[in-house]
Amino acid sequence: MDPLVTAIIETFRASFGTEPALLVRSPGRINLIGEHTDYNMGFVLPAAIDREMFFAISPRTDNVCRTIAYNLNRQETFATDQLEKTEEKWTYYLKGVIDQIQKLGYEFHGFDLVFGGNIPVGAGVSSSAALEAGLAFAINELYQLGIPKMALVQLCQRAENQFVGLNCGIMDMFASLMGDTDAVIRLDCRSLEYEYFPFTQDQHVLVLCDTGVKHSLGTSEYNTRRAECERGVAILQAHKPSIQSLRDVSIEFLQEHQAEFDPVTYKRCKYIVEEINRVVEACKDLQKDDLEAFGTKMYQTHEGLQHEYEVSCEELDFLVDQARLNPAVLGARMMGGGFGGCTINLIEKGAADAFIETMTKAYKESLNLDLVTHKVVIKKGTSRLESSNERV
Ligand code: GAF
Repeated sequence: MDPLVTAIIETFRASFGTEPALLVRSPGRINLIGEHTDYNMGFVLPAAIDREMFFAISPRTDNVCRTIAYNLNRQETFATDQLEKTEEKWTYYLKGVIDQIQKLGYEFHGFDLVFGGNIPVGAGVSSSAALEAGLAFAINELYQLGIPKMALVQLCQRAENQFVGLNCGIMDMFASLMGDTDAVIRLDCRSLEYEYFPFTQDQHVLVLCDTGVKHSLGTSEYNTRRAECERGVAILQAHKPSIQSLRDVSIEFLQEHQAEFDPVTYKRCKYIVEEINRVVEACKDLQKDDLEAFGTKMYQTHEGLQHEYEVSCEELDFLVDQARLNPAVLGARMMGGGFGGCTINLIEKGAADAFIETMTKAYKESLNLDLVTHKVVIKKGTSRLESSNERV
């Protein structure tokens, strides 16, 4: 068993004096292509990865929740009918999920919980969605509530929007809960229809390069981008009331009405309309096993995020520019919300170690920063850890 899981179980025993009734793992996510398209009702192409959050949990007969964050070495006890915001911000993700399950009318008691994980925080791989997804899954199992998986996804998004206060889309929770081994998932963020595309890493691997920076602009600019997209939709709706989101807009229609836009709103909308189309085309590349064409689209996405959507930063741009110099890299781009976090790199398998070495050296020499890299494996979504022999 992963030593981290053993340590979490031991902390549970030492703190609560019993064995946990249930062990759950809940993964972080990557996204191959389709950035900032989820809240525009477009397509995304994420997958769950082998960086996970682990939960040791037992039900209680009262409504008390005793919770311990193993990595942070923090704890808080609260009641399910007293979900207040305290200084322990990590509890917001737990309380938000409890709140949403209650709002759906389900009845359950409190729990004893120790959780911890190896998902890099602030790296853009969604440790927060993994936390929400893991707890929602665990409560559903512990109390046999029978909440369908997609409803778990949606309630986790509402927890983040309403309790935590980030107006995010649905991609991260979806990937964490619905991921599958060796598959990326094309999700239609409007209809919530999805399709798995095989993505084995026999010939090519995925490496994340973590800038190690998280610029403070992140949350405020995220919400600004959403507002800019909505402004664009309002302009276009005046001509075609059926337009509900940028998903409904063709590039030709957008160009036709360019004169009515301020330049910033226009380039934001242009990026989104193109990116939604790019995901659809990139999936065709995958079906044809044409990873070169796929990788080229990853670079195009980065250019759009850098120059038009303007959510990149110097460190991310540097890493993508460096990746471009390496012929073994098929594609690279910033991943997630932006303003820091990781780049995702699609690389010929045998070349990954040399790539990591060169990138680490260049990052140190040019920006005097330490690069953290992760070779990621695509794994199944949130699930029970059935036995002590399961590889975690
Ligand atoms: C963050 C959000 F949480 C997602 O919903 C998504 O919008 C992403 O940024 C950008 O694609 O991870």
